[in-house]
Amino acid sequence: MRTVLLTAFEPFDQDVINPSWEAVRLLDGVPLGDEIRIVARQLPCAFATAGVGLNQLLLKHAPDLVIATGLGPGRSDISIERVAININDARIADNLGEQPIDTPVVPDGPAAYFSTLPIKAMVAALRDAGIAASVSQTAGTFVCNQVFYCLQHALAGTGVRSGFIHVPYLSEQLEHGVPRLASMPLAMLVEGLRVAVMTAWHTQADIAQTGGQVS
Ligand code: PCA
Repeated sequence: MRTVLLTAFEPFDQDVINPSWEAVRLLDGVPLGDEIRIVARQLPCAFATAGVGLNQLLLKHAPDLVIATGLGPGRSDISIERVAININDARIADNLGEQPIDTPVVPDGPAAYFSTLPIKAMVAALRDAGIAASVSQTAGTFVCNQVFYCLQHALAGTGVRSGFIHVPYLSEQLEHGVPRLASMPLAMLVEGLRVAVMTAWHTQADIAQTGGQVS
């Protein structure tokens, strides 16, 4: 059995749940075929502890593939991120009250890392499954981008592929008065992440096909 590590975040800002964790936790321990087993873990939404927590998970589980996920408030689909950048620029304070402005994720690190996942193939597979998806060209500059950058930095040159997915709000959250923003039902999100993992695992070379948003 090979291990796929999935991470997601605890709630942040005003939210009481984080859709990324609600979906990812349902995949913990799930075998995908005979080959892979998913290990799903939650990361804190704090600059001081998220990267450290991620590195501990990488050491502990020695995964063969890693996909980190987080909520992108207002995202209208499953957004497969293309690039992590070496900057923290927080619009709001994190869960430990820290709000870094224009600091590097890794001092003297490269400006950016690309995802090493087959991002276009993942978008195509999700769309084929009837699930809205697109390639996103920015993961923002908050804790998600920080974790994405730390992940790519840690695994650079190891041959272990990794990347990041932003997910929308859950439709179920709307009942609790969470914003009139785009959302997706939990069951669809879970299935989408399963398709994304399977596609990432089985696709070595990405396809050359448009996968960006229409606008
Ligand atoms: N989303 C935030 C951080 C945690 C999360 O789920 C982000 O996009 O940076």
